[in-house]
Amino acid sequence: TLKREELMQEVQMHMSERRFQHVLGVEEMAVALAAKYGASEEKASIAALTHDYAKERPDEEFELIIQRDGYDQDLLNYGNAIWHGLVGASMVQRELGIDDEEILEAIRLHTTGAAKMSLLDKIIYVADYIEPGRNFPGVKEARELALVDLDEAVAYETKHTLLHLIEQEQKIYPKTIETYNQWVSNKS
Ligand code: DGI
Ligand code: FE
Ligand code: FE
Ligand code: FE
Repeated sequence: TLKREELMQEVQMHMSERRFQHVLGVEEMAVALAAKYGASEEKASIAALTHDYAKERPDEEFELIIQRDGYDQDLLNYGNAIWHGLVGASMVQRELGIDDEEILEAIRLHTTGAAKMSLLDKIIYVADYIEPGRNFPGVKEARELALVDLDEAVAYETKHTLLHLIEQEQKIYPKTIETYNQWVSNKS
């Protein structure tokens, strides 16, 4: 398996410098959250470095894999935003040789979240949202929550992502709704 330096190089080759800086920010945040909440810092690092590995792949490549590899064909009604993690994890596995199922699942879920999320899933989902390079209304609150209660940070991110998507009249992937129902609406 690739060492961190090799993995970084491989990831960097597949994306713009700007996106690579985002990835490094997510890694920094994910390792810090892993230390705080008692997850594997190594897995957090690998998952963070690879979470957007497939983000700059052409749509045609995703469409081919979705049709060929037994994915739910409803995925074809969405686009790169939904595909790059969910389907991109298979490219990470095949091309980077990462077979750790916990890491692959964190990559798959990093955009939409899920009703059931492991500690690593939550860390990558939240780190992606609050990495130091992010700058949007509400990111400060999200950062503060992440230091206090990871589940609250998941809920905050889910609610605000959904509000943003609806404001933009974007199509909502059903898993995003499931995440909302579990982590936001179901909170007691
Ligand atoms: O890849 P990043 O930009 O670092 O972040 P991301 O993978 O968390 O999100 C990518 C985009 O996907 C972001 O603009 C929000 C959007 N997104 C999240 N859930 C949904 C969604 N887009 C659609 N259309 N539907 C969703 O349910
Ligand atoms: Fe992403
Ligand atoms: Fe995200
Ligand atoms: Fe990202």
